[in-house]
Formats: sequence, structure tokens, C-alpha cells
Amino acid sequence: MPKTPRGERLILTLTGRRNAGKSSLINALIEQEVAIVSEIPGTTTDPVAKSFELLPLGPVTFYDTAGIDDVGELGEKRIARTRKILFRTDIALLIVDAKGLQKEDKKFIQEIQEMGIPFVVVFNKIDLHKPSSTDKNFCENENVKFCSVSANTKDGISELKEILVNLAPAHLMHEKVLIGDIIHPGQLILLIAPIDLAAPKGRLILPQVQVLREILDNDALGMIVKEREIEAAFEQLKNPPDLVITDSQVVLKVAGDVPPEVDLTTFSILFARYKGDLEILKKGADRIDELKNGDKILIAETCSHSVNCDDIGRVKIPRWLTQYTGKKLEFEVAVGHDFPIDLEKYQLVIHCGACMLNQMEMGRRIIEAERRHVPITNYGITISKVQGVLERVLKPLTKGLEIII
Ligand SMILES: Nc1nc2c(ncn2[C@@H]2O[C@H](COP(=O)(O)OP(=O)(O)OP(=O)(O)O)[C@@H](O)[C@H]2O)c(=O)[nH]1
Ligand code: SF4
Ligand SMILES: [Mg+2]
Repeated sequence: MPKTPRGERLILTLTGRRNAGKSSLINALIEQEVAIVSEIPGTTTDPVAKSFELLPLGPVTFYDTAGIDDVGELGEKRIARTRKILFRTDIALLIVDAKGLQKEDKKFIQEIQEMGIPFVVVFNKIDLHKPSSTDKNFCENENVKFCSVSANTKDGISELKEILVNLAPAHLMHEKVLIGDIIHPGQLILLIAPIDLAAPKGRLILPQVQVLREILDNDALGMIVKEREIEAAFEQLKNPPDLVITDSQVVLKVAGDVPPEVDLTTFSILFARYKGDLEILKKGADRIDELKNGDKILIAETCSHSVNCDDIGRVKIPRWLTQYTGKKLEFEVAVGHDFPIDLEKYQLVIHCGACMLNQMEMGRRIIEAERRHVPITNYGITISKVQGVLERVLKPLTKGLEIII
């Protein structure tokens, strides 16, 4: 059995015409009555997220959506919301009932294919009707995966789960490491965590916890201090640490306090590598050197109420970037799950740390920026770049000249 993937939630979205049995199928997959089912078409109106453990995929979020054949102005708005959810979907399911594949279904199949989302067509209600050979032939000819189920009798549900496991992006099905490949048993890893007003009360943030856990998993030694205690920490130690990992926000101070011969990196770099984005985001940061007067920079943030990120994106990065380049730059902020339509007008996108985005969603944003030829980087990498320490913090991850990604 494949390993349960790491703590990232896989997003599975159920789409299909009204009454096809989308909500019933969610209930059948998770074996609980959580979604409202009724014979009245249009029961589900807004996308509804339900989070569950779906073994062997691990934690997943199911999105139940409104029918793709919904009508009227409201119907169109509902379909538009489904499309937005698709943008952050890892696997899509298109549910089809006894009416078979209609024109809306085929149009949707084309859209999902164009977005590059793995998907399966689920012929539901087989207790009433079997899928037609025309529809099965269509799927075969179009190379579309399909299966037949009954959400009511549960026939075919385990086969569907198997298909979902096979459709899961490969990177989610094998364990990736943050630092496991660059540390050894017995090594001492020093983490620097600023505890300022923006730090959550009474706990560490997830990246720190994840790195600490990996240190333990690798039989290494973890030590965590605030940036003001670095000197005290070094004084207490018989030997310097083998690696120092710092929050990007204090990287300049830390780079000054940690002797140059000691390896230093940032949480941001480790996570960009972990998510497979490091090379592109580093390329984006290199473009900072080419910025000119009047260039527009898009600050892209996912959450609207993150005090911590607000300040970094709106105040610190614009200030540091202006100081570093010596240019008059224009900054605009976009908050939420969508990029502005006119992305091309920006010379650079600086994205937040994306800690609340799943890998697929951030990956799509990167692909979107690349497709439109707009360089993209993130907060942490930008900070290291403009503080002049990017090469140093990348070094622990490089073998020769190649970045290990
Ligand atoms: N016989 C049979 N009926 C089913 C099956 N799956 C769903 N139904 C029925 O089909 C009707 C619609 O089911 P829902 O799950 O509400 O369908 P939906 O796609 O979520 O519908 P909307 O939310 O209105 O878009 C209900 O009366 C269900 O009981 C099935 O496998 N067999
Ligand atoms: S996703 Fe994370 S990094 Fe981005 S704005 Fe939200 S909290 Fe900040
Ligand atoms: Mg429904």
C-alpha cells in the first residue's frame, strides 16, 4: 500500500449536472451522511468543503459543488464558483447520471483537460441504468478514465477509490523531505525563531514544528532560540552547529551573527525546495537586478487577515526592494486565490509564503505566471536576495552548482 502522504490536504472536487448524485457520492465515499441529498435539482448551491481521512490518500478535502447545468444569472455565478474551486483542485470527479454524457459534461471535460487536472468520469446510479456504450466509447476514444458506481448501493465505490489513488499526483504519494537529505544523525541544527508581536501566542508555527520533527526523525539534535540569543547559544556549545535555519525576516542579523563557515539557510528556502518551486522562484528573484524605474511589482498574498504577512508585503518588502535597486518602483497588492487578469503589466510577482495553499494551487500560480512570461518569486527568497545573503542561504542545498530539488 502506498504511504500516507505528508500533511498536505489533497483537494478532490465533485462536479456534474444537477441531481447527478454528487452529494450522494461524497456520502458514499466517506461512509457518512454529511452532504445534503435530495431529489430536487439544485440542492447544492455553493461549493461546500468537507475534510476527511480517505485512506490510503490521507487527509483530503472534498468539494461538493452546484450543478454545471444550473440556469439563470445565479446559475452562472454558481458555475463560475465551481471553476474557481477547480483552480485549486488536485483531482476532479465528473458525475454523470442516467441521462449520460450531455453537452455540458463534454464541455466541462474539455475545460478540465485544458487545465491539466487529473479527473475521472463517474457514471452514477447504475442500480437504475448502466452507462451507454456510446458514452463508454467516448471516454475510451478521448482517453478519459471512467467507472460505474451506485452511490445508493455502494457498488463500484472501492474501484472508484482505487482510481482516485492512482490519479493522485505522484509527488503527494511519496514522502518528501525538508532537510532529511542534508543532515546526518548526531548533527546539531540550530533554529532561529523570532518571537515578535506577529508570532502566534503559546505555540510555534508549522514550518518550525515540521523542521523540528524532521530533525528528530533523523536522529539529529535540534536547538531553537530567538535571534537575540544566537551569541549565547554559540557560547554554550562546544562545537558550532552543523546547520542554522532562520526565519527569513531576521536573516540579515542572523547572517551577521553566525560565522561564515557555518552553513545557514532559511525556512522559506527549505519549503520552496520541498514544494519543488525553488529553481523558478530563485530565477524570479534574479530578475530583481534588472528592475527599472516605473516597473510594477505585484505583491500576491493569499489571506486577507494575516497581520504578519500584511506588514512584510506592504511595508518591508517595498522598502527593502526600493533600497536595494535604488529605483522608483510601483507596488500593487492582490489578495486572495486569484491572480489579476492583467498579470502581464507586472515586471515581477512576489508571492507570499503560500503556507495556506496546497502544492497544486501554488504550482498552478507558478505555471500561470510562467505561461504569461512574468517572473515570480516569494517573500522569503526576495528578503534574502535584497539583504545580499541569497547565495549563502542556498549553499547548504547545493551540490557543485546544481540545486538539489
Ligand atoms: N437510485 C439511485 N439514486 C441516486 C443515486 N445517487 C443519487 N441518487 C438520488 O439522486 C437524487 C440527487 O442526488 P444528490 O446527491 O442530491 O445529487 P446532486 O448531484 O448533489 O444534486 P444537486 O446538489 O442538486 O446538484 C437524490 O434523490 C438521490 O437519492 C444512486 O446511485 N442511485
Ligand atoms: S498563505 Fe501564509 S504566507 Fe500567504 S498570506 Fe496567508 S499566512 Fe501569509
Ligand atoms: Mg448536491
